Parts: sequence; C-alpha cells; structure tokens
Amino acid sequence: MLEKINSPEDVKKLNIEEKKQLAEEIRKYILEVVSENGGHLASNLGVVELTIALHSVFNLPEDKIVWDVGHQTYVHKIITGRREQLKTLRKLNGIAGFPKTNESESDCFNTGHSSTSVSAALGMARARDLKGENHSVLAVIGDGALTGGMALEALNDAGYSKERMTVILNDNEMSISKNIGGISMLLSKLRAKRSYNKSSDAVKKAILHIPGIGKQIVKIVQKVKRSIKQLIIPKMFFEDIGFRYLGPVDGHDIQELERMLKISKELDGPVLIHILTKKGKGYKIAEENPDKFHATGPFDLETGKSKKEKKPDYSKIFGEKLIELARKNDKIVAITAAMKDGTGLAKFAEEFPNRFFDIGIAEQHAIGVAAGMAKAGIIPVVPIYSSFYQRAYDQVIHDVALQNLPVIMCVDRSGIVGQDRRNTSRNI
Ligand SMILES: Cc1ncc(C[n+]2csc(CCOP(=O)(O)OP(=O)(O)O)c2C)c(N)n1
Repeated sequence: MLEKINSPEDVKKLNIEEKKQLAEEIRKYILEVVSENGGHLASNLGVVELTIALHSVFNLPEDKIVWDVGHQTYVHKIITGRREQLKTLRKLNGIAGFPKTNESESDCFNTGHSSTSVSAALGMARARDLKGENHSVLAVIGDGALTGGMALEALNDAGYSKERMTVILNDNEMSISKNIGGISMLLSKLRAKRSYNKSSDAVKKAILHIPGIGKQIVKIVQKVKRSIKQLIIPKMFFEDIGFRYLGPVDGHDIQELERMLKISKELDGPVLIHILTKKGKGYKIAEENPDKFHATGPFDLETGKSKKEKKPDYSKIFGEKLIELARKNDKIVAITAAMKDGTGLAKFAEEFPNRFFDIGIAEQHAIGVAAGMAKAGIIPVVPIYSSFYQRAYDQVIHDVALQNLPVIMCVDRSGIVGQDRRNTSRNI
C-alpha cells in the first residue's frame, strides 16, 4: 500500500482498515531506513497514527501544521511526497531530518530547537485572521517540549487571546529520557482521568443490566461520580488558562483521533487535544529503550545493537572526569536541560542522585538556577549542546557574567554535527 501513497490525497481515499495497514507499512519502512542510515526513531514510530489522522482531516499546504522540534516528521514527509527521498536521510545532500520550508510546501515552518511550535502557530493564526482567511492552524508538541518556557509563554498568550487554533499535546511520558517536573506531574493526573472514565463506563454498563432498578441506580451513581470526579481530577489547568481541553485520547486509534480533530476544527478559540502515545510503538526493542532509540546510528534490526563500534567520545570522557572531580569535592553538582545521556551525565546521575538536576528542556532556566547555586557557594557544572546554548545567552551574560559568578559552563557538540542537520543554515 505504501508504494501507492504519493500525496495526502492518497491517504484520504483509504478506509480505516487500509489506514491501519498503511500505519504498519510506514513503521516497517521507517525501521528499514533508520536502521540503515541512523536517525530519530522512537518519536517517529509514536506518531504514525497521529500523522495519518492529521492528513486525513486537514488539507496541506492550505492548513498549517507546526511540528515542535521537528524530529518526528518522517511520517509526514513520507505522506507528503518524500517517501523515496527518505532513503537519503543523514547522507550528503540528503533529505533533512527536520521540517524545511525549502524542501516542501507542506512544511510550513522550520523547527529544530524545542518549544517553538505554539508561538509560531499562534502567529500564523493571528495573521490568518488579520488577512481574513479561514484555514486551520495546528501545533504538535510533545510533553517534553512543553517543559520549555517558550511553550508556556505561548500557551499563556494563546489562551487569553482566544485565537482559533489547535495544540496537539503528544504525551508519551518521555522527553529523551523520562520526562520529569511539575508539568509532567500535571499530565499524569490528566492521564488518570482516562482510566477513571474507562472504569466508570464499565461499571455503568454492568449496573444497567440489573433488571428494573438499573437506570435509577445509574442516575444516583452519576451524581455521586460527578462529585468524586471533582476530588480525583485536578482543576483543569488548560481550561483555566483559556483552552478547550479534549482528551486524553488514545494516540494510536486513528478513528478516535480523526473524530477529535474534526471536533477541534469546528470549535472557535484555542483547543488542546491531549493524546497518549507510546514512544517506539511497534518495535519492541525501542518501546523498551525509548531513550536509546530517540536518535540512533545504524543498528541491527534483529538485535537492536549498534552497527558501529562506539568509541569513547568527548561527552563520555567529560562525564567520567566530572565524576572523578565530584568524588573529591562535594560542592560539585551537575545540571542538565533534559539531556542527561547526550551530555554524558547518566553515570553521574546514578552515583550522585542528590547532586544531579534535570530541569526540563529549559536551558535559560538551567543557567538561572546555576547562577543562584553559585551565588550560594555550590559549584554548578552545566553541559549544554552548543546549538541549544543560544537559548541561554541572556542568562549567561545577565545572571552569571555580570555578577562574576563561578558557574562552569561546558559546551557540548561545539563543532559541526554533520548528519543531524537541524539548524536553518543548509549544511549544519
Ligand atoms: C532547546 C532544545 N534543547 C534540547 C533539545 C534536544 N531534544 C530534542 S528532542 C528532545 C525531547 C523532546 O521530547 P518531547 O517533546 O516529549 O518529544 P518526543 O521525542 O517524546 O516525541 C530534546 C530534549 C532541543 N531540540 N531543543
């Protein structure tokens, strides 16, 4: 079936069973390409059904979808006429691993750095209204990216301004490693709502079968249920800041996703659809190790083992040296902006759990916190990829340098990372 998919129109023609089969074929194809070339695997396997549903309900390029980070757009690229090009992923002059406006008119906005999608989508929705146009605008953002300050600033603005737009929150409980923090706690409470609704539906069905009094009991139970629900389910954060909240929805159920997307299309004002997905879905080895398969080099499909022997790299050597220093000096702490593995801090986190802080995808906050700790006599070490350090330039200058504070800033990947072209300049 995949061979016949050359544009979103071809997806729209399929019935639900065919779409399910297409989902399986897309997974198989992505696995073939990524195991051969390397690339972002687990996040793409997690959004197959979502992407099929989006292209079934919306019409690109007229409608706009902004993908946060953009590492999960392989499925979108396959559906929007770039199936064969995907085979050139991570090759010289090959297809980009992220959305690129100069690659396809279906990519409406370049992304790479996290947490930008809601701002961009809100901007596009505002422009649409100013120009008297009528298309839909969506942002697809992960629960990890939602920990970034820019995303929260955007929700704040969007909820208040009542612009017609849809935010799809793709909640797989993972950033690159396990997502942590207050937002992640909030989402787990909202997820509980799904199991609560499911179990109460089952109870309702059972009671209705009691002859004679079934309906009456259900009515009483529903009244009690509403008051219990108020206690169990937290006040809806998203509703309180101005969004219509839909969900949580099973993010692997194409029909249910399409239903929700169609509802959101009809609603005025900002809507947030909370979908639950599994990172690595359909490939057991990635489901069990979503962090390892977030981004990977070429690997063996049967065993999941890397095809290239991994030599010690700068991040690993940095991590080992930091442990050595930390053993001698208990003032040393490590801070990461959701990049524990990438920056070589995983072993440090194991050995010094109380001196390790994953503060979410929030580089600016990482430096702010480090400045506070340094002021109070602690020695914070903050490794961040060079590209993402851009986020924290103001804090580096304003909070650290101008106060002459001893924060140890380490710049990881401070060279050309050829294969993983994320920046907007063509060859980086
Ligand atoms: C500013 C910034 N910091 C760090 C990263 C590295 N990074 C890429 S994806 C990712 C996790 C994203 O998690 P989530 O948004 O939940 O998406 P998922 O991969 O789980 O679908 C991180 C930390 C980034 N892209 N941008």
